[in-house]
Amino acid sequence: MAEPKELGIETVCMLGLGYVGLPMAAVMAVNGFKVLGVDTRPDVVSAINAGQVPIEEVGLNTVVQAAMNSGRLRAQAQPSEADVFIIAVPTPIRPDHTADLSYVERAAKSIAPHLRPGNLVVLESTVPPNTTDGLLTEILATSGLKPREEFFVAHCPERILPGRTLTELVENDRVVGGIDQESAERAAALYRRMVEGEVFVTSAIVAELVKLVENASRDVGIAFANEVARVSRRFGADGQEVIRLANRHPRVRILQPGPGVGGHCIPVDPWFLVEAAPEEAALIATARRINDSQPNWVAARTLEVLEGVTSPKVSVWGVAYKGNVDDARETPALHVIEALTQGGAEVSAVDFHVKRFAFPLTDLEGSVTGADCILLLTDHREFRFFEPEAIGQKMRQRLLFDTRGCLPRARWEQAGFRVITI
Ligand code: SAJ
Repeated sequence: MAEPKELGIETVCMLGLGYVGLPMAAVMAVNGFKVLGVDTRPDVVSAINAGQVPIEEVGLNTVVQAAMNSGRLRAQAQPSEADVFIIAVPTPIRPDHTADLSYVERAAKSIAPHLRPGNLVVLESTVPPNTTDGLLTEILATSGLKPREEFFVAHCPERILPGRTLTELVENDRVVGGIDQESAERAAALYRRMVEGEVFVTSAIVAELVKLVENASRDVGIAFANEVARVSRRFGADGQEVIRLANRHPRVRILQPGPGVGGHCIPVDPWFLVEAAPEEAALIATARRINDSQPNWVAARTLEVLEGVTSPKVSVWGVAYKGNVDDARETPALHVIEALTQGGAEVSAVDFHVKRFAFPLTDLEGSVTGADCILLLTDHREFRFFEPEAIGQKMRQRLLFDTRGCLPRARWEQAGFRVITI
């Protein structure tokens, strides 16, 4: 493997120190690059410089500590000169489902004054088609340097799964698309220095589409699972059992139904395709709508089960968008809670990972005391180990709606619980 010096790349400026940028910055520093991490949030910059990690992620503390101890990672508020600039900033959607590229725009504008001949700029953030060889390259060209001749631009979309970030950062195959061959080759050489997976070279537009299609495919798959759950319910069948048995067919692989799709990627990225190709992306748009309506479906089912109960109280277990992460961005839990509250239920929610949430969180005891129903929305590992009998004694009624099908059903039933799955 080439050393950073042999690549002609010694310093890397990483813009965005969030779920993607911080692990990458730390891994690059550990691999011998001198990394300047840039974040516009002063609290993030000072936390990292003090060796603290503002994100819950397996092993991240250790690698950030190692990077800081190596003296090759430091955080600052503004970019400065470097051999490579990597952009890992959020690309959310607006309420009307159109892409909000303001963070990419701001990052590109902040790089332009520091761009020098021979520099490479890599975009890791997920973006709508033609952003790399469009908006991004155009803003960088305001530096006065010529793209393809004096500076190089590539898109290497991140692929990490939160909860497995450090493993996937290193082991996953990567797709690197350049605005020209030279840009792609330069970026590929950099990534080959860092990752153990294969690095594929292509054009910027293909790399953009690959990323969007990956997440859209997962969204469509989850929408199908949610639809199977709804169809099964119509016939009084357990959707999870239907899926489990269908998956025993050698060529069927249905995903898991749940309370909806959350996180900052899967509920967002497919809209970029719908916005860019509204006529062609009909299935993708439908899947989005199905998954977005799933929290209401779950809330309606919960209220149905509680019909006739005066002042029903629901104990919500888990508000993170998925199990064992502290991330509640775009979480379906918030929509479920809102719909339950609007439907007249009192809700008290508990989550051992999430620290900040739009709805007040309580502890387990406070959440289950006097409750008529436990509504499990997130499959955090801790929930599996609670003692059903002890919990049941604190509740008004022994009802459990396990939307993830993750609790040991027989044990809960033995403790007198009526268990409902999706
Ligand atoms: N979910 C289900 N049923 C399933 C699988 C997931 O309801 O069978 C739900 C989860 O509970 C969660 C949501 O979908 O609310 C998304 O979770 P996820 O684990 O599918 O994905 P993310 O958002 O954590 O990460 C995805 C990954 N993309 C793919 O697997 C194609 C990851 O590799 C990407 O890097 C990441 O998006 C991203 O940043 O784009």
